[in-house]
Amino acid sequence: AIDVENYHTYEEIMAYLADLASTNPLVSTLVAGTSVEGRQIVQATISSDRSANKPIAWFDCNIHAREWITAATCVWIIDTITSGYGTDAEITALVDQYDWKFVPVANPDGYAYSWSNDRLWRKNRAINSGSACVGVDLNRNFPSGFGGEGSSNLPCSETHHGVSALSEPESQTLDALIAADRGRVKAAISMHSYSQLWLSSYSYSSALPVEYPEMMNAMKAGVDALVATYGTPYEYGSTGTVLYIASGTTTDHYYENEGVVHSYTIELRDKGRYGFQLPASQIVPTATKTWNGIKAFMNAI
Ligand code: 0X9
Ligand code: ZN
Repeated sequence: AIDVENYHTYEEIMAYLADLASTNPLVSTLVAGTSVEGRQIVQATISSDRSANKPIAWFDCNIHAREWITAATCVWIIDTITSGYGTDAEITALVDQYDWKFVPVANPDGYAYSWSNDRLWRKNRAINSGSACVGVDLNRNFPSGFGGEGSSNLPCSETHHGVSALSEPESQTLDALIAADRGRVKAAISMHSYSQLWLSSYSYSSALPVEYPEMMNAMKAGVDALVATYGTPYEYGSTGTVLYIASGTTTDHYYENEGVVHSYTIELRDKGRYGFQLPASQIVPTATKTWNGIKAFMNAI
């Protein structure tokens, strides 16, 4: 068990997932890859019947190191689903309908570094050849629009895209995981903070996907339920129109190269008062309303 109302280190989260996998028959874990510094990148699957090859609700969390609320929210959701299955009718139905897959810490080195050295670290911990500056922005390292607007070839930039698309082991791992489930991923959600937004493709341009009306309906269902929980305002729409252009992101990759129509980025609390350093007292309310939004969204698509 884990106290979901607190932030936890990489090691604590991994220990929680391992414990859950060994004690709860719904849960299995997969070491999907290894980070630059050798940490395991773990995916947890919640399934009531692995042989059924159900459609999948797929999540990556904490690809940006300092966005601690994203791992905390994914852990809270895992805890809520596993303890609600068999007693909560809506959760039971959603687990019977979908397999749920989570990478709670997609950037383990950056996350560990944000605990040990620099709370506001964003990138991974790759050495950039010819530079003293460390790190690649993993959410600029994917193939869709790689190297374009809203990313930088400068190693010292916070949005440094790396030497080539999928140059980083952490992005390779997410790419391999989503590709392994090609054709089964009904929804792919990348958890980020902060800004209180539910974002779709495209991110690398202001163009709109052909399925945009359908995506807007799905986002509206999620955001309406999320906002109804505590009245926290959220906006939704394509990244390029609602936020800014960002090239090489997970969400565009899952949409454009993996065929996941319902591919989104959710920017969790807050709107800047605490920013990335959201107090632990806001973990449970943030996760609760996000989960209400995700349930409504999954029931709408
Ligand atoms: O810039 C980013 O990577 C994300 N914002 S953050 O403050 N968490 O860094 C936004 C990415 C949005 N991307 C897609 N929806 N594809
Ligand atoms: Zn982010």
